[in-house]
Amino acid sequence: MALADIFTRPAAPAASGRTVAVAPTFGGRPTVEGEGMAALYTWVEEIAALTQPARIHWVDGSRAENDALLREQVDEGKLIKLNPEWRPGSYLARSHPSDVARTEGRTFIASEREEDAGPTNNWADPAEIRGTLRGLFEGSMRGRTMYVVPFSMGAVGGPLSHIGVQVTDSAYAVTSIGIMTHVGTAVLAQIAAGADWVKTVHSVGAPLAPGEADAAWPCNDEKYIVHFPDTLEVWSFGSGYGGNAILAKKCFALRIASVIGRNEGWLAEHMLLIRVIDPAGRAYHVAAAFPSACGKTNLAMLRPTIPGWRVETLGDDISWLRPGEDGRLWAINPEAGFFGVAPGTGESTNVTAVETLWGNTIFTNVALRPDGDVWWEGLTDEAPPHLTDWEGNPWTPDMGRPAAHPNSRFTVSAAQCPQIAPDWNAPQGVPLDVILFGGRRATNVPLVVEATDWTHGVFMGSNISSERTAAAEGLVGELRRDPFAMLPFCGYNMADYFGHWLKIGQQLRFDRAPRIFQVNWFRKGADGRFLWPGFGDNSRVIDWIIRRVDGEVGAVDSPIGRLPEASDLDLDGIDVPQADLDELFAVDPISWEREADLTEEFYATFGGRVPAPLQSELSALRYRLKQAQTA
Ligand code: OXD
Ligand code: MN
Repeated sequence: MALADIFTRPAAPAASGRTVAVAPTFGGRPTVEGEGMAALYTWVEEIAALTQPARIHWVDGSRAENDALLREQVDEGKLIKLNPEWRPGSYLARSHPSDVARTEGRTFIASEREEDAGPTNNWADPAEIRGTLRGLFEGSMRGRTMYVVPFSMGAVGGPLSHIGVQVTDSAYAVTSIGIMTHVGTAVLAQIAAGADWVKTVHSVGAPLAPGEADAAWPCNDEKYIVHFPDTLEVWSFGSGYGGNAILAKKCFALRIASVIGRNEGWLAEHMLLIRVIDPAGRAYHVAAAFPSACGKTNLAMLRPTIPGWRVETLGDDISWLRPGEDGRLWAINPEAGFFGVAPGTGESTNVTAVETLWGNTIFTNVALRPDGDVWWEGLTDEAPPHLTDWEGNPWTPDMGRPAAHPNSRFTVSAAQCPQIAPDWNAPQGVPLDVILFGGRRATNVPLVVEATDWTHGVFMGSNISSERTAAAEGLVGELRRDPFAMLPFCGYNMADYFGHWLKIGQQLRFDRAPRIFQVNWFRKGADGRFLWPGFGDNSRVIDWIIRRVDGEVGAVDSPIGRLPEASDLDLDGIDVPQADLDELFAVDPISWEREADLTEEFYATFGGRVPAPLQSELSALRYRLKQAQTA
């Protein structure tokens, strides 16, 4: 059961009619019985023998258990309870300053063969790294509780869902997983009945000696996030942060799931998922891949500025896509919550997210207001005069440094989103009409370009590049290639993954496959200004895309794909000067030749493994660019 359900479930009335707390009885070995439990018990015992925790707690996903875990973290100084008057049921965690983002440099794919990890992943020899991990995990949970968390990605028992178990010594991770996935005994029933499950092991790597005081955010300077795609396992050591600790998310739902998807014929993607409803009430489903911190949550919660259009949110970060028997591509959001970037989320940019965060939210590394509420850059136009910053220090606006960490986060149940689709958790998912690829590009990439067919769309996806953000360690602003926004998340050789995309296309009926577009909300003019207003006005681009899908508008061919006729873009009510529009759609063949060179260089890193149809797309692009220069 997701905590979403728990939050909305009324407490049982006592005989007297008053609401009473039920005595907590959680934590013990589950009573679920079935053949499959033996393997789970054996595995848990093995991990416990290695990590030597003081106690084992089987997580049942109940509200009473969640409340107790939160209370305990407050008592231990690991969470700050926010003022319930402003932010009921909500907490602030402050991480160690060295543990603030996913650590891609410490993330490994330990496939049997190095070539199966490919040049975009850090490969580790499985036998060797198992030895290293054994050394690190040995006794790593001493003095701590080891939690066993059974979870489902997607509705429990759904045809596109998959289950896993995370063992962790972090109560913060347990309460976060409770929001982000479907946790509880119903999952154990599946395991008992013999369902396959993914094994994930997490330790903050900070054993406690008897009587030793705990840190507010225990972690270890040495970090390892290791994936074993051949045995479907994840081992994460040393970090308590987000994607490093909530293993169901990036580790399982993307890296391991991409491998399961390759084996079973589906795709695990770094994509938001929305339903767009036009003024006539027709619904369209759109999935969009953008690199981390490029506005997926904002688009997932879009409030269109064009009259009559509506967006329902289905997911903000991950989609699993599977060809259906009807020749369409069906999608689910396997998560149950949002782990969103706080800075930049405000009334003017994403009012839906602000409303979603009214309560029952765990914030990490945002600033604290004197009245016990939270704040981050962009929540309001003006900063409050006095705050406590994300590191716990007094802060005033004149200090010239942000009060919230740029990668500070909120963790909140999807069910709290005021525009969540009523069927967001439907086991069968939704049929896709459109796939968008995008990045943060100040130059070259137009506001929107349509792919000519599936293969061209896959070529576009393989070429996404974006300016680096704070979601992962590294130099912010630097341009990096991020194919399909999956660079840090593909669990196998990326060239094979491109081939898998092509194969999936062959399983779709050509007239029912989603149409593919590339978008870029971030293009800047020569003066450094954003050329497009973005946010709610991105609905204008989606409106054009949907009218293209319905065959209601034409398009203009360009060397890189199809562009809108200027008159087809609905610009009623906004003021985008013609000169800016020209710049937004400009395709400069010379700079695109440079892009083609970069693609060639990138493809070459795979040593001939990139599928031939994509090499042909590159040649065709070069040909069209040459023609454009001689025309
Ligand atoms: C995320 C990320 O946390 O992509 O979603 O970094
Ligand atoms: Mn993401």
